[in-house]
Parts: sequence; C-alpha cells; structure tokens
Amino acid sequence: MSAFSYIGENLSVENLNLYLVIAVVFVVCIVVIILIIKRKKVKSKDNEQVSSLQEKLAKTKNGFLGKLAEIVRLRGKVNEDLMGDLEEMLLQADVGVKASIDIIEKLREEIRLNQIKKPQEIQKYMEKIMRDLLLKDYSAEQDHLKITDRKPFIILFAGVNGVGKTTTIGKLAKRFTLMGKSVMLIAGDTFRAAAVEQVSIWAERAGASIVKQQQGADPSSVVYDGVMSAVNKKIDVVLIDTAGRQHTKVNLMNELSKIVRTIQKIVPDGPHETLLVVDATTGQNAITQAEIFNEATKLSGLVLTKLDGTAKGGIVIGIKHQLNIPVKLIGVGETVADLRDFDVNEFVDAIFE
Ligand SMILES: Nc1nc2c(ncn2[C@@H]2O[C@H](COP(=O)(O)OP(=O)(O)OP(=O)(O)O)[C@@H](O)[C@H]2O)c(=O)[nH]1
Ligand SMILES: [Mg+2]
Repeated sequence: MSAFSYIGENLSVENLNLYLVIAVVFVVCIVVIILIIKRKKVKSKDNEQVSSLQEKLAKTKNGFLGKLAEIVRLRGKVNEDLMGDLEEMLLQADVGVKASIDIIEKLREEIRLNQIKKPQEIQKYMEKIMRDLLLKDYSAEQDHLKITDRKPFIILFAGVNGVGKTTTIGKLAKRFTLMGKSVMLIAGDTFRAAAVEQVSIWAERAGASIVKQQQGADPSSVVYDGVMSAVNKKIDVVLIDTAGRQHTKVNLMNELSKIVRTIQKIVPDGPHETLLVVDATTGQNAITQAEIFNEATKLSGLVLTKLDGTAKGGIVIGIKHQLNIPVKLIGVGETVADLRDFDVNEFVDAIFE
C-alpha cells in the first residue's frame, strides 16, 4: 500500500486538520531556518569588513596598543613617568604636539575624577578621549562624501605629487559605476608624461569615460572640454585629476584656482567637492599641505591615503585637532576595495579592539 493510498483511506476531517497543522509548522520552520542562515551571512560579511580594516590598520594598531601595553607593564604605576611616556607615544604616532598635550590633560582629568590607580585602566580612557575628540562637532552632512542629484556632480582632486590622487580617482570611479552612475574622468594632469595614460587605465578599469589631451596642454582647457562634454552628455559624476607638480608651488596653486574658475564658467556652483589628497606616511607635512592648499582653494574635505603603510595613523587626530577640514575618505591599500569612507567609530574600534 502506498503512502498516498494510506492517507486517502484514513482521511477524516480531524486527520486533515492535523496534516494541515503539520504542513504549516513545517513551512514556518523552513522559513525561520532560511532567515537565520541569511542573517548569519550578513553578519559574517560585516565582520569581514571590520576585521579587514583592522588588518589594514595593523601597523598603527600595533604601534599604538603595543606601545601602550609596554608602557603600562614597564611603569606599573600611575605617575608622572607614565604620563611622560604616554605623551611620547602620542607624538610618535603623529598625533601632533597640540593634540598630544590636550589628550594628556584630559587624561589627567579622568584620572583625578575616577581615582584611577591602575595603569591598565588607562587604555579605556584614552580610547574614549580620542573618540570624543574625533567626534567633536561631527556632522553627518559635511563629514562624508555624498553625491547629490546635481548633474554633473563635480569632484576636483588636488594634492602634491605621489600622494595618491589618480589612484583615489580610479577607486572612486569604480565605486560610482558600481552604483549605476555614469562617470567621467578628466585628465587635468598634463604636466607629467605618464599621467594621462594612468588615468586612461583607471577609466577603462572602472567603466568610466575620459576626456584628455596631449601632455603639456593647458589643464584648464582640458577641464573646460571635459565639463562641457559632461553637461551635454548628462553625466552623473565628474572626477578631475590635477597635477601634483608644477615648475613652482605658486604655479601649482594658480593652476588650481584657474581650474576652479573654469569649472564655474560652465557650472557656477561647482566644483561640488574639492578634495585634497594627503599621504598619511608624511605625517605633519600632510597638515601643512592642507593649510597651504586651503588658502588657494577652499577645500571641502581630505582623503588620507596610505594609512595601511604607516604606524602613524594618529595623524587623523592631528588633522582633526589642527584643521577645520574633515577627512572624508581613507586609503588603506592599492586596490579598488581599499578606499573607505572615514568613519570615526570604525576607525577607533579598529585601533583599540
Ligand atoms: N599602500 C598604499 N598605496 C597607495 C594608496 N594610495 C595610492 N597608493 C600608491 O601611491 C603611489 C602614487 O599614487 P598616484 O595615484 O599615482 O599618486 P598621484 O597623487 O596621482 O601622483 P602624481 O600624479 O605624481 O601627482 C602609487 O604607487 C599608488 O599605488 C594607499 O592608500 N595605500
Ligand atoms: Mg596622478
């Protein structure tokens, strides 16, 4: 006798209800199991992201936490020697003189208020002080790179040579094309021989269009052609590369101001973002560069590159403390996936956890 004929013969209203209940319970169980599996997958993806930022910032993390642990072990007591070592540690991590003094002062205050006797407790307070400092005056609107519906949304990149402008443009182009945006790169660095070629490679990789001229052409003329073309073609995002080197520094700044004026002839409210790219491994130089560039052209944000290659990630705090310009993006490697939005909590967690 088959299972079906058995069920058929024994089918009554009561049995039918029982089978229905079993079927419903079975379906509900399957749905719950699928949901649990999906959630686990999302969670592990999130963890991958966090752990990979931790990995990328390993040098800073080790330089900071490793050093902190060593100082705590060495000193054993909360005293002036310990405070001196901590200040030295901050300076070595490129936090900067003013920010280091400020952090140590705040730490003294916490020690006094909370009657801290064990140096092991210092880490917790140090983490809090740094997080608070980085989150001071935080604005979700101004501290992140967000493209609006403004078409074309124009982002101008500036920075001295070798800091990672072109690489950042390439990574961002890919991010935007993946978001379904039409992207145009403008090869405004006509000074260096290989620069145009480098932008072309990134454009192809990212699936973006490119406007370029030969080496030695007037950068503003390339920018004019590019922005005009972007307006006509209704491009969503325009990323403009510029030279990192000119015959003199004054030339470099004048060139940049001229590019801005050129953009504004076509798009009066552009550029919508002016990002200065600085190299984290150059320490306090990055801050000086930001000050100089900001005088020539109002910057809307910074991109801090090569954070993966330095133990001096404390520069993030120095920048926050000394400049009124938000770090919007960080570069933590050379591949497309290595450009991250700068998120204070994620950054502090990656260093302290
Ligand atoms: N490790 C690491 N390397 C990076 C990062 N960003 C850029 N680089 C590398 O830095 C070098 C210089 O990058 P470019 O993008 O050519 O710099 P640039 O500012 O355009 O330089 P110029 O065109 O000479 O002004 C390249 O070898 C990049 O791969 C980063 O976040 N991490
Ligand atoms: Mg370049």
